[in-house]
Amino acid sequence: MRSRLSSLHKKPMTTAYKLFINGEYVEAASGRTFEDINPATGAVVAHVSEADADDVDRAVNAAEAAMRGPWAKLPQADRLAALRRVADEIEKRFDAFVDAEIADTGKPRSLACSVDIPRGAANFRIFADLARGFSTECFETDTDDGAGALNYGVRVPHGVVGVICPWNLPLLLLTWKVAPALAMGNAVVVKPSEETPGTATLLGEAMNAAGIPPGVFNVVHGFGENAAGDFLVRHPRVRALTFTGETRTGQAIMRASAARVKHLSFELGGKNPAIVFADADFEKAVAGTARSTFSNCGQVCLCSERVYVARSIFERFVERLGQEARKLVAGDPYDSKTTIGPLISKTHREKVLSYYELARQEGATVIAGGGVPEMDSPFDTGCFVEPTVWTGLPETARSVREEIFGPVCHVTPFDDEDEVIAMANDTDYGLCAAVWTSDLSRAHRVAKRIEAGIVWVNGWFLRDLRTPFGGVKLSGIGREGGRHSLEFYSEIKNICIKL
Ligand code: NAD
Ligand code: 6OD
Repeated sequence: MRSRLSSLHKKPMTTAYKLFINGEYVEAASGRTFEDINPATGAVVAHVSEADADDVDRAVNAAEAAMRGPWAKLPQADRLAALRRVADEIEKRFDAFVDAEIADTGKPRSLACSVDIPRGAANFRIFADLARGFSTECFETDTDDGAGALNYGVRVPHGVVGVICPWNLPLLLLTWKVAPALAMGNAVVVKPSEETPGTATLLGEAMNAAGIPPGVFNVVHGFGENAAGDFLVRHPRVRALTFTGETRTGQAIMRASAARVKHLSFELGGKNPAIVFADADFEKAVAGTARSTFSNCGQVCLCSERVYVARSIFERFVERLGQEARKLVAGDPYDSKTTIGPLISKTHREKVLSYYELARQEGATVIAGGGVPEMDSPFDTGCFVEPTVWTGLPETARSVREEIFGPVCHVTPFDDEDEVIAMANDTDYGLCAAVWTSDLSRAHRVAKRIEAGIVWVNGWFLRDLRTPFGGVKLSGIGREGGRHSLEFYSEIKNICIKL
């Protein structure tokens, strides 16, 4: 990997991020704040108000009042028009959103501009469109008197939905949940990751400008356990929770929400396989696997951490993947030549580096990377690691079994289809897989047998927002996307009219 000296990077300017409750930016009642750090440099981006239980209660009260008041009374067409205006307002503030996302994550500007922020706007438009066309079932029922009855479903909002988000794609994942929740008439209280409070805070401004009534969208900043996240999960008037993050956090949320039997949607961790057959377009498979391993510095839940390659092309593939890893350029997010950012935090870097060490102890051959790149100031205090490719580990090695969430994969050779499917499925996770082949029948056969919620053939992270998204096993519960989101963010009520 090459690293680049900064000439372009924006001078850090420390700001203050407040809570957003009932349409206003407010301090936490306790006055407590925590620091938001730029992982590319270690500079303090913002002092962030930290919500305590009273602040979460304030936010839930505001959401409930909005739900019962102006938001509930708005005709659906007006509600959905307001969501489209939110998309417009995000686009009007495009650069501010991009800068906030970069300050919090250090990701390359090219990525924030092409993925994170456009998807933030697109999520509002797609769910406004889909909610308009969403319908329910209706049955004509026979009765003894011959007059019959009519049974039909109506969709009603849950009320207040708690939205708990991770740090890897902050605006994208937050709006992926907020947009359908609002489209179905709920009000939300959002708890962004403590690592990335910026774009969630800015979204309050876009909501106000779009005319979303006060209280419909609220943001409480803070941490997870025994803190804002936990207070939101346990709040008795939060009826549904949507969470994206680590599996063990999902397990804690599930335990905490059992007392009130809350509706849950979980998008959790993964240890996703990529499978490359000998008949695949070789260069496309190399480029696709480099992308699925190293995008966002490997911090996408969909990233491939286990790569299985047909033995006949194994050596050549490993060599090419290693070359692609070494080509990545770390450094100034504002430099168009930068292609990989830092990890999100020092703590996460320690975790990833501990796997770099563990893999060596487990006997890995390091094809590329495996360490920390030399960086120039101010990035020498950032959380960068080298993009890494390993081979030679058994399938039982911890580095091959546990989610690392960094720019790293292990490549294993295989001899036949049954063997590779067994290896791909030998995991507690099941979020997604990528299969590379030019044989259409094989593509379908393999995709069907892989235990995962999503399988891409000859591609990766190709998104159509109408499709179901989610995982099996420890990768999650339920599906979001398209009508699946609209179903999760509402209750169906059957009305039976005796005619
Ligand atoms: P995390 O689980 O540590 O934190 C996610 C959020 O949960 C944060 O806002 C955090 O403050 C909050 N939280 C933590 N403990 C809590 C508790 N006890 N109660 C309530 N809230 C709590 O995850 P992360 O480190 O932010 O994100 C990385 C993880 O997310 C990886 O495991 C990755 O695979 C997963 N992820 C999955 C998907 C998916 O779609 N399946 C998408 C993105 C990330
Ligand atoms: O694209 C999406 O809608 C989505 N939920 C992506 C998740 C990426 C995980 O890091």
